[in-house]
Amino acid sequence: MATGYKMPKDFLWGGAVAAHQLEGGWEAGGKGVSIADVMTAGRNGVPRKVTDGVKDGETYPNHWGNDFYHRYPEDIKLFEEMGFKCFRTSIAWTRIFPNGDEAEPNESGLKFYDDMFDDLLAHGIQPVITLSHFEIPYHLVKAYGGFSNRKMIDFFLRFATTVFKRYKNKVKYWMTFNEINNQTAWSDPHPLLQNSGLELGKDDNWEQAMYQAAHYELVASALAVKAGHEINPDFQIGCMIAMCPIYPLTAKPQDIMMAERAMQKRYWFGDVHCRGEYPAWLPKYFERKGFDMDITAADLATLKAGTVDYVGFSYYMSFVTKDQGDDPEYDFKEPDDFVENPYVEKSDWGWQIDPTGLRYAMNWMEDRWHLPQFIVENGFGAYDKKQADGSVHDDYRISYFRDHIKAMEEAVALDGVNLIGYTPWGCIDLVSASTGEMAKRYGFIYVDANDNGEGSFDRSKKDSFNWYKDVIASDGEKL
Ligand code: P53
Repeated sequence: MATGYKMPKDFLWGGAVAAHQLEGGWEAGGKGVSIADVMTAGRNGVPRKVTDGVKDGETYPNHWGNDFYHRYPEDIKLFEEMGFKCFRTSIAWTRIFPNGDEAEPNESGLKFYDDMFDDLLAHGIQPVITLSHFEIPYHLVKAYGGFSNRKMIDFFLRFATTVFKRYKNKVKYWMTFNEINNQTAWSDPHPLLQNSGLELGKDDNWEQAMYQAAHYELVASALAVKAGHEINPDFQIGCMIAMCPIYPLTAKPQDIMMAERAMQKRYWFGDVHCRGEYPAWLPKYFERKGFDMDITAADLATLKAGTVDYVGFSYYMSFVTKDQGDDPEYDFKEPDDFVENPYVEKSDWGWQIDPTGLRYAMNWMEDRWHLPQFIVENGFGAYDKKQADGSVHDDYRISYFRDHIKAMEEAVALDGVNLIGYTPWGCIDLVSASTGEMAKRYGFIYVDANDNGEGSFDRSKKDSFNWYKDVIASDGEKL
């Protein structure tokens, strides 16, 4: 299909991953234990368990990932063959500060990323780096309570400035906290741990704990943005928002108000990152809920001084909500207040497929935040069937990408959104963040490994590999 749209020559086509989901080598080079290392394998519909430290007899898929730690030169050659201009990954915090509270970094961890970034650059691919992508040092959870503790701001800042200085001539694009707003679903322990390193008890106020942790993260992010710009004024430092727009089910005015509140509750994180201020409704909400928040005047000044350069975001799906009755506060609660969208299809994991939602979201963010955007995740998790020759006929994935890239191009060409780049998620098969499965595959590159880490780990090209290569070669014109 020819769209008639072309992205500019300097557009950052690429792919995205996170260290803990593909590197493996969980103890290599002095790496410490991260929260991902104590999460067991779940399945579609079966949540992952979090164990109290690494236990014998449990299966921890992030311990091996797809073995990128040992195989990255081969993978980078494949990325180059597809025409990648950039590669988004994270720096595993525990390779640099194994426990998180050391005074000095671990040289062997720093060297791993030096070598990998050099290899990328030698192949014409620039690294795009997330600082905290669901891989907080486990020691910081146990000894400090994760981001319930203000001290975490200093630990994060030490990590951020260490890698900013070390890679200041190799990395230009950075993001602070991956999908910081997943914890909007605060009644689920999974995002609270992944985003904030929180392990709460039944007597804790989970919702308040989420807002407090997010506040410390936003302050830490603002301080990192400021420090980064001092280290290299050319740095572009963004936030990273999980963008799933929430629609009203009907035109009933109360449904509209509920959807408005749902968007406020899911995207205030972006308001603070981009505008440096809390939105008006939120202090009112804290007051009404009786949340006694530790938000100082100095924090508010910090937030104002450390606004981000661009909006990095993931886009997989949209959600729908409706008015739940006679509630003047419209206390939307995620995920309880979601309802199904009768107009869209779903993936095997129940993720609603909605390409128009991507264009809608890009317009909504442009109007709200007026910043350049970077789609740093988008993709389709599916069961793939490998043929005897290693190929995979993933026409369903191609179709998902075709529709989403078209919507993205419309947002740029017709609506004027300033978009820096596009990095599809899991460009090479890796461990799923929510389920711990290998079987939920996203890649253009197939990895021969199953959920238990059995297999050759050999790489092979899916049909989508050549399709995406043509997309990039034609600047997005040939879909
Ligand atoms: P998996 C929830 C909703 C949207 C995106 O997800 C999410 C999540 C949390 O799982 O996560 C992002 O692997 C995340 C990646 C993750 C990817 O989306 O659960 O940034 O780490 O792997 C896909 O299918």
